[in-house]
Amino acid sequence: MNISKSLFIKALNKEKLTTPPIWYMRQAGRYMPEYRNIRKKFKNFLDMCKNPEVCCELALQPINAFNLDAAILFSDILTIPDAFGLGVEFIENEGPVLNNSIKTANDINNLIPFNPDELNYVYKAVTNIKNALPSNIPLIGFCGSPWTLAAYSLEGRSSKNFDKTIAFINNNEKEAHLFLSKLTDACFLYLRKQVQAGIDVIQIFDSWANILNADEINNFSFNYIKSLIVALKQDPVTSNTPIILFARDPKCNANTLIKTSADCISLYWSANNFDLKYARDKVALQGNLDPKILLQSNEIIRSETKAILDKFKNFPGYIFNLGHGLTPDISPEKVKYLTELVREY
Ligand code: 1CP
Repeated sequence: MNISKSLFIKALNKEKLTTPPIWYMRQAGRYMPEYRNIRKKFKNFLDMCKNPEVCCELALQPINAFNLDAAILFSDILTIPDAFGLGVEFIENEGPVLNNSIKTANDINNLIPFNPDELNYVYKAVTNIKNALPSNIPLIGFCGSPWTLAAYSLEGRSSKNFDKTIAFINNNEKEAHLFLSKLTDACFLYLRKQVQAGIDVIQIFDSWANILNADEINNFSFNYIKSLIVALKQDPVTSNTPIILFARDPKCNANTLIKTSADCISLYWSANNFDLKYARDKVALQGNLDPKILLQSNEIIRSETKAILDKFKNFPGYIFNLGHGLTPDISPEKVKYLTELVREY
């Protein structure tokens, strides 16, 4: 079957469908026993990402378990900071640590140039996954937004408020912008290579959009996402690849997200006042069940899911997903139940 006839691509083209396509952010991960079995063989998570055969197996696990409508590349957004030489390591129960994080404005001026070929292991994983997937299941490639990558690179680790990062961009605005442009160029080259290797759809994760206020968000994040999307839409290799934008709890009005020219907006779980009328025929929408609902009873899962499906019922181009990623405490049984619910609706 031609991929353009798949439910997921039809929805991204803003077609009205009777059953929405379904996939889940972080659909491959620690909540699955099959994943944990493979994960325990690797001390550093990034070593696992550097193994294209293992990435292929991991990307297929949720497809085989839940019969989803799209697969996502198994990798991480921190591959780009790693290729910039920032020394990414995943420490157990602590998350990512960047051993050579950006500390001064000079570190940005002296940054080594990004070489997309450093990430050949990712493109190899893409090719393997594409070859292993049923021909009707599209593969999503991805990158972190320039802002989100800058936040990890400046903070040196994950954080609640990213105080160091916010202080840095306020004290070194010129170099912050230089760094964001370097990251934007890197994201473009990286996604272009992912498309050449076989991905069908792009998702940009602005997972730390929430730490910027309404005045800062365009300046430090969305302007760079916009440039990245313009570059992708202008390049003949990437111009036909639909782009989904996920931003975590952005402190701005929804129209701002649509103005990035993304083809689809992946709504955060708390985005309740999103203007569906304004979005109609401009973008496809994806989302946005609160993943925490999956820790509740089947009755609650049913009523919350029904409320979301009712809301998007007449929206042309709707993809069912969560409003953020699946977490390790969620049971695969609940994921199966949810998927069946949506298909039966
Ligand atoms: O120990 C482990 O098993 C590692 C857990 C894990 C997994 C399964 C990490 C570490 N990354 C991933 C895979 C991953 N990461 C995927 C592919 C799997 C899939 O979706 O099915 C994707 C798309 C990502 C993207 C990613 N990595 C994001 C954006 C999505 C989001 O959740 O907002 C972010 C923020 C990261 C950084 C990251 N990777 C891993 C951790 C623990 C973190 C830090 C999260 C934080 O700062 O709180």
